[in-house]
Amino acid sequence: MANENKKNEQLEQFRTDDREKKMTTNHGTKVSEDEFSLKAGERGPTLMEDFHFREKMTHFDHERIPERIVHARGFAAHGEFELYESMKEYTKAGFLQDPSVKTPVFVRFSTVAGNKGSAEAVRDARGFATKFYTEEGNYDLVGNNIQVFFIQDALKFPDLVHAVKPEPHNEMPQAASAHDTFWDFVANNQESAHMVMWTMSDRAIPRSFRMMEGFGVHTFRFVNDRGEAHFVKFHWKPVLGTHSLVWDEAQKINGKDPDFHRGDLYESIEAGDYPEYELGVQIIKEDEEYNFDFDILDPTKLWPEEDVPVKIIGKMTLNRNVDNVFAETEQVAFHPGNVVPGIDFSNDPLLQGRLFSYTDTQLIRLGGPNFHELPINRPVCPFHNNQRDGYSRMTINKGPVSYHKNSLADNTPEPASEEEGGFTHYQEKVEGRKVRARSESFKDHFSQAALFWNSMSDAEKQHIIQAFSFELGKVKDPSVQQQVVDMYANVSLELAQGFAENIGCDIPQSGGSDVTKTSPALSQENSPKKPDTRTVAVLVANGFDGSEVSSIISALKDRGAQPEIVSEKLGTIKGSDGAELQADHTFLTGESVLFDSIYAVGGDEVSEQFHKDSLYFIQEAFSHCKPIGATHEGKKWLEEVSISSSPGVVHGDDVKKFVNEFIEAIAKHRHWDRQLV
Ligand code: HDE
Repeated sequence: MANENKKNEQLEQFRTDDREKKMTTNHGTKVSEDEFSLKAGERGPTLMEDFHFREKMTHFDHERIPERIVHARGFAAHGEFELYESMKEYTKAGFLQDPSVKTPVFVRFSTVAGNKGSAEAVRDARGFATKFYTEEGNYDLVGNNIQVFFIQDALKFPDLVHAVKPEPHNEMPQAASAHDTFWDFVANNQESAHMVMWTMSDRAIPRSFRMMEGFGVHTFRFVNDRGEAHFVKFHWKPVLGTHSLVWDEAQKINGKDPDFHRGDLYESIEAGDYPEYELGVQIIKEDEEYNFDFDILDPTKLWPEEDVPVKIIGKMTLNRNVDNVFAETEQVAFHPGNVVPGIDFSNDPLLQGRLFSYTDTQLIRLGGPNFHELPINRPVCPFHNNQRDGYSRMTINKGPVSYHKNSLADNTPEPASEEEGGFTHYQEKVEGRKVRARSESFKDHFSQAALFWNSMSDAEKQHIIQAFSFELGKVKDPSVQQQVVDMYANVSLELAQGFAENIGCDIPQSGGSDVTKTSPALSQENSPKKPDTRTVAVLVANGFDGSEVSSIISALKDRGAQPEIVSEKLGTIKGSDGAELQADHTFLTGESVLFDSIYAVGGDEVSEQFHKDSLYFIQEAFSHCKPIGATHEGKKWLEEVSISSSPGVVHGDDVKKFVNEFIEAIAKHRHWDRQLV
């Protein structure tokens, strides 16, 4: 499927395979020696005329480009988007007309605050940027996994980013918001209240890029071929559901495997378990703009799905890893201003500011105005205009004419009429005085933060209180801590009191919100739950019951789970009946935090160390609320750590019953009720 993709065909022209080739310089001269520089005598000085040395070293000296100022740490994949039904009624966008057309896409996921080498399971928003290579040009949906944003006006973005990045006097902490400047920003820019609820929730520590929602955040416009517009918000919904890690687990993962999320995405695609996301749209008619108790242009507000349903219109499948991370993932240049006819902007002041920033940043990052010619950024349709020259220009424009209007080239390239596909901006009527002000309708910062809080399950609420307690526990300035407590007393007294107590602040006695509404779609508990692609650490020692273990492993695989063998040493593990298993991990390389669930088996020849390691493995997984299954020796271990009758712990002698119950427990993702008892 991946090879029938027009973008893939285009990229193929630029790919090269150096295997089994003779080495040359960049100018094509064959190189005869690549270990020793040219010297005047074996022990003499290196000579300037060694062109191979000069070229190799100069290229190396220039191998790095500036990392992205935000979203530096990212990982990407190719794929395709298919539409379920024509959206002609709402938009004339070519790729949203015909369900039989597949549009190539490139998606880059990222953390926001950390640098390019930082760990991935950090508490942060995640970028979810999609480039659709449509026949009418590139359309970029540059979103996040959080539905709203910290600020309402782009002018504040540099302040926000300065506050969350490591503090400038000591460059600490890396990839974390748990420090004074971030929380000082929050308390003094209270429009952040709603998004901070999301970043303190489980949403900010996703289990996988494959299990994360994506949101366009801003309000955009769909425009149809009659020139009629509708306001629209975009959603990506992962087919596997939206699921998260536990904070203690996430912190440990960052040490054990800083590449946890990219590894998960890469391996899934290599294994053919292609990540899938459905595209949804929320649509509001132009004349219904003022029907809501919030301003639909305010990016700190979401449109509750229960009030404005998400219409699912298509599916994206990521089916191919990149060939080269620098050429593709690092050089891809997204821009929310890359739109196609039928998709237009709204007056959201955050969006308007983004329209400036993205080209500007590519100019420094990619070193000049020709980054659109890089293979990953090229549209799959032709492009013609009078823009010329600049660093690293690749296109060879023929002829003397590079201006419009002209007669020497019959006035071409000429602008296209609307009928010919020319982009015409939606003719919204705008009038007003030039002012620097926040609209009255943007001034309620707490109602939707309260809506989010009200919509959480008990376990999710507990996680949010713990997250505030952790983050503010790291803040050194007591006045900043107290300001945040007082701010969140406006959202929920239960929340503010919960973390105020943990961080030794004055506990607010009054406040709270009068919002009682909930939006069930905001709770991850209501997200789809499936056993598919869930990893199972199978703890096995020599002398295991061969036939039983093999049948359980194959039954788990049949139901979509991915068992991996963990033992004391790598190599072959022998069953009592001559069965053999190969260990994928040892206790040294396969920690419990790297798996979704545990199947404890053991065997007749369990050493003291194996026993100790298994108990630790099981207890840690249990504390992270993971599903645990056990047969034979494993059942004794459950008793030893007194968890045999806990929720999500499955054991038994009837293989079929055991597999059914264990799969059900795995599908649940986590058994939060353990934390609540
Ligand atoms: Fe970005 N953002 N952003 N942003 N953003 C960048 O562009 C910016 C915002 C988002 O994988 C930068 O190429 C401003 C919201 C993603 O390559 C930069 C404002 C949302 C990515 C930039 C915002 C995003 C970026 C840095 C406030 C979600 C990574 C490097 C007005 C809807 C794209 C780059 C990738 C990257 C500016 C706010 C998403 C500096 C000024 C809101 C996913 O141009």
